[in-house]
Amino acid sequence: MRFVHTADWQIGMKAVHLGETAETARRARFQSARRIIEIAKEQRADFVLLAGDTFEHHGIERAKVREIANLLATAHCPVYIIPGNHDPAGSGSVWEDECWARSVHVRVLLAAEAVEAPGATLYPCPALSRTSAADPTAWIAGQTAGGIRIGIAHGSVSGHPDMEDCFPIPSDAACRLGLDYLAVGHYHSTAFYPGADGAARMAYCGTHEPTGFQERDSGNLLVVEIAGPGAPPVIQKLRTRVLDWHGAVHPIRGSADLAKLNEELEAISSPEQTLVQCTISGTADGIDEEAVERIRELVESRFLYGRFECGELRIEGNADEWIDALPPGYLQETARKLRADARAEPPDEVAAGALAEFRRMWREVRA
Ligand SMILES: [Mn+2]
Repeated sequence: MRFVHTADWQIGMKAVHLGETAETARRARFQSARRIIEIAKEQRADFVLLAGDTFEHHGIERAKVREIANLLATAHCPVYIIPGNHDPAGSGSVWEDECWARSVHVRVLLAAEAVEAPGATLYPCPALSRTSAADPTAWIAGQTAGGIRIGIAHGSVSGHPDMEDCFPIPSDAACRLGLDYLAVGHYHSTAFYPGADGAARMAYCGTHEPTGFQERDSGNLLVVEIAGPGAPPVIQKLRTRVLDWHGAVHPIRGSADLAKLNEELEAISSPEQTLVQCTISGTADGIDEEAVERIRELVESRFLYGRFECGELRIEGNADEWIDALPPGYLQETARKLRADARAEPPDEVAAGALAEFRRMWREVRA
């Protein structure tokens, strides 16, 4: 028996921080959703589990809700969905739309009660509110049906450093509840929770399409194969993302680090499908500000989206070489005087500003 585990599609996410790229990022969430339906077919999955937060919020246009319902209805197998903390069940929710009743394939599981799926019994743990301090999987404890037992839940794993408690689930819930697998949504990176025997019976698949630069491993789905009750799940992680998000802080100590960063940025193979947030920091010795500017230009021009931050970088050492390279005479003397005033105690801010401006103009003239 084999199924696809996905979650956190967050359809309707605004992504306003991406400016003009936001629309592309929103469209990508639909494109990768379509990929999931294709992968489910290629993998001959018996069913698909969508473990919550299909939608970012209930205010999403109904046309988009129907677009997703129609897409899910094209799956070759049943699709089981639970509401998450972003799209909890209840009055006024997206789940009240009539589109969900149109397909026999697509089932929104709104109640905590066992459901028979092809080859397995499902134990859904739907979110009925935006947050809760209660373990949503607790009700499964009294359920004794045989066969392959699969839980589907949405919430934080208790004690995870990156997550605030929201429908907290113990990290050993699958073993404790006698489940062959517990499919969890909410955390946006793929993460496995192996039990004492080393088998991962509980996992976050992660969001199908990245939602932020800090995500460690997002944009995947899991294909889970279980040979029989008690058999360890065999899990494949497959890429679903359309866009790659690279976000990192790079400590820079000298020009070699800058050259290495430059190489890394040049090596990214699909820049038109890549979002980059590049921050450089640290104290660097003897680097040329122009090398920093070249990296900025690369980040800002090469990628679908590029944001460069260097405000945290301190340049020391021979950064004043440009002054020694000025034509001797009043230009060089003026620059030296400005530099001395800028470094006086207290520093002369006007002189510092004038020196920076002088340097910028000199660079332009020389270019
Ligand atoms: Mn969530």
